[in-house]
Amino acid sequence: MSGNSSTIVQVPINGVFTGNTFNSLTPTTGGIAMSFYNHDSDFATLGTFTVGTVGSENVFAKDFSYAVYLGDQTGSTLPAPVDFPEYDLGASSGTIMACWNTDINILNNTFDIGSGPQLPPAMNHLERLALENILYHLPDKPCLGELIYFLPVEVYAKVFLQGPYDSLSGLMNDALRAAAPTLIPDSEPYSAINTAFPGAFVEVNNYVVESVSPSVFTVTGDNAIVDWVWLELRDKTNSNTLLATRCALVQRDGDIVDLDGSSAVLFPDSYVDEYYLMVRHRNHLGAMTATAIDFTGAPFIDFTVASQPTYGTTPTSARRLIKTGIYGLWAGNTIPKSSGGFQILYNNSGNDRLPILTVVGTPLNVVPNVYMLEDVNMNGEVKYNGSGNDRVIILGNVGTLDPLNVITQEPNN
Ligand SMILES: [Ca+2]
Ligand SMILES: [Ca+2]
Ligand SMILES: [Ca+2]
Repeated sequence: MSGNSSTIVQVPINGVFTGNTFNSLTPTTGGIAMSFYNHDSDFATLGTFTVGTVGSENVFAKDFSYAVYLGDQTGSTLPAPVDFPEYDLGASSGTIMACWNTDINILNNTFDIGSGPQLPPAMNHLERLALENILYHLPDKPCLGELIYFLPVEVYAKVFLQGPYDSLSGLMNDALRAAAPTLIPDSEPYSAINTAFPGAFVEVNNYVVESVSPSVFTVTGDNAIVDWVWLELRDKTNSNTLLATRCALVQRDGDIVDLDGSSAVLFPDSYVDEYYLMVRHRNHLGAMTATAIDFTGAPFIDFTVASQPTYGTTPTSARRLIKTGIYGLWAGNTIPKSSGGFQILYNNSGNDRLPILTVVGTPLNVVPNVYMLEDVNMNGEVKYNGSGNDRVIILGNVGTLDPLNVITQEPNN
């Protein structure tokens, strides 16, 4: 099937490669186990290529230069040298090459990247980096197809924070962002909070450098950024076990977004599976889905409505009713973690009210232009008394009838 026989009826080219064992030249490193080249590119039609299936995986031994290689040579194979040696046979043997732009799924194969044969989903972050080193595909050349060996979790979720929520507009205030200069830090604030309050925000399996371009904070309107939030993926068989964390951003309309300010949040080192999703905030109590969610296909998870039940005594008890039918995270956790864990207290040891008083010094003082845990309503100022003060939200949450009440995060870990 070549260009000089174009009158021949061409059919899509398909291929199935399963159950093979590819032995490298161990102990000599080198060689390519499997490669795909698009030659006779003028008329060829590439169909479906199956490389490994469940139960009939290919086995790629260690020490290959490339386990799977997608060819990126373009144009004439003449003169030599060429990627495709069979066409280096002289003037009459030439053909026209194009990049192999068809994706190939290689999930169902084992690769030995130094610790024995492993399926890609079983690999940790470092092992996947080693696997990436022996693949030649999309990240290397934009014209190429992708070797799909890892389907990361994408979180497409929505949450409201009680503190900045405005029930009239149905949006959160973005005063921290709108301040000039903006009060929201370019880099995630949670590492520093965890230093100040050990165990409050512990990073797990997170290799993402979480800082943003300042331009992210120039967006206004419904999609303006309110603050940084914290996401956790927890083990479907034990919701106390954190498998991965990410810092992300939340927009005024509640959308939780990645570092570009608009995309769903990627967990680049977590394989799609079922996980409990927990969303937390630096001075609010977190909430977690009541059940593990299947992240295949990036489902939308809406923490603002009762129809998305959360883990706890009741399907909504982990959240605060902030408007008819609308839920938000409980505000007022100015001490993110105290002896009782993740709790909001108005009185007694470790209470969340006293830090507000400490910041203002005297009760009628106001401290403006700050990004602080004590700014419960997140308007950029810490205030203890008077209209719009930060203390009264805590009192309202524990209940004015019983200021000794304690609100405990569900789950409290
Ligand atoms: Ca939005
Ligand atoms: Ca607290
Ligand atoms: Ca405030």
